Amino acid sequence: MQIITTHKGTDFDALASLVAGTILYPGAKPVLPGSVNPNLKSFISIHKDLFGFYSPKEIKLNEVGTLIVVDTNSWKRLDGMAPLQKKEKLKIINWDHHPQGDIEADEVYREEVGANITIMIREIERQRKLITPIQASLFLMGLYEDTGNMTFTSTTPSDARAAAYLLERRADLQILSTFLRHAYGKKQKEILFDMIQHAQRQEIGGYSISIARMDIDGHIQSLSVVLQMYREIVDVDAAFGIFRDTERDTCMVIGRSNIEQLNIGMIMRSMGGGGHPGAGSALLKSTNPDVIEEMIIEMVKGNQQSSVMLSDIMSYPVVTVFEDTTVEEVAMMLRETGCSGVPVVDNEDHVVGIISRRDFRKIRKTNQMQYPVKAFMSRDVITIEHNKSAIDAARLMIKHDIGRIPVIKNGRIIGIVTRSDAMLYFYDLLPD
Ligand SMILES: [Mn+2]
Repeated sequence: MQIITTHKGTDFDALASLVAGTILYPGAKPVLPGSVNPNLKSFISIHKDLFGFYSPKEIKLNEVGTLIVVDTNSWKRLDGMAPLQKKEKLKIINWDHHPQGDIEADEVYREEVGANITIMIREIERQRKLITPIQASLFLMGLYEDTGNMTFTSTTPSDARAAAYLLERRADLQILSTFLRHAYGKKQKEILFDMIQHAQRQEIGGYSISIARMDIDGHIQSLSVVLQMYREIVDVDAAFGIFRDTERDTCMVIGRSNIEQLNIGMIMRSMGGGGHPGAGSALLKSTNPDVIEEMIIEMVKGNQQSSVMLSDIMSYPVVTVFEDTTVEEVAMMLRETGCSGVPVVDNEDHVVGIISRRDFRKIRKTNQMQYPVKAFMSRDVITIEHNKSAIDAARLMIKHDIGRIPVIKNGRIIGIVTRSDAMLYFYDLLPD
């Protein structure tokens, strides 16, 4: 067994390196130490299913043949790995950007760059491995945190190149500002205190929300951080800030939500801005703050219906085949459409199976190409009801390791939701 682990008090660079390890060493189990930094906790709680971390207790150390250590090279910084120190015939691989410590590795990738993830990204790029926007976002968080947004003097050109690569891979800067703490200075503090003094809570559509209004002069950095802190202090499900710049006659609207049902990205998109379910913003010109406040309240009220519809993101009409369609016809159809699988339905659009390229491996003889697909299709199909959310769909995909789920309404298939549909929605990558 191969395992990958990193240091206790895990920060974003360590977490990013751990996930990068699973890309460079497919099949190796990522072991997350028991203690992680506070700002990492909320990120992990949202993305837990996605990365499949193990705790040190879940690993049978006597079965470990290879230990991959990332972002540290010191035994005492590892969690639950001490017995391995004396283990014979253990291969150790080390990726680190700290000076040599006491872990003697068989394979070492060490370089004194700003963030450890930089070294690993270079290898991922060299091997042309694919990374998702979520992974790219996490890697960029690690990179920014360990380099102080490229301001620490330990930052190297390699770090900046790695950042460029991650932005090309669609790292989401909104996600970064949600989880990383940015500069919080005197100005931000004054605004936060002022907001708290006038804080009001209201219950709308079953959610507790707070809308703060402030006049500001000129551009103020890190207002999103202020709003994040405000939401935590006022302790509401969602907080909104309307910051009016009287000189320029603009209103900056920022939202932060702590519950997935209340989709900030959707609310901000309706005002011409953008974001993802947890955070977003919009800039409105010549608009009365009263009107903006009403708009927010209306959107929160209507949110329950609008945000949960899978039908907004699913693909349709969906290509289906019948049970007696021949394997050959299906094979041709898949080649033409570039799909990896297609649902099999009866005369009334009830899903009775799914046939994918994977099922074709069961075919042994050429005359079987003329068989009906029902001979080879999988009959236990995971489906989802049309009124579930994109996040529900994403969870099902992760749980069952499938990339597409038929969407069902009144027992009939009305569309199909793919992994990329769910991710596009979640990470606000939908084209405008
Ligand atoms: Mn580091």
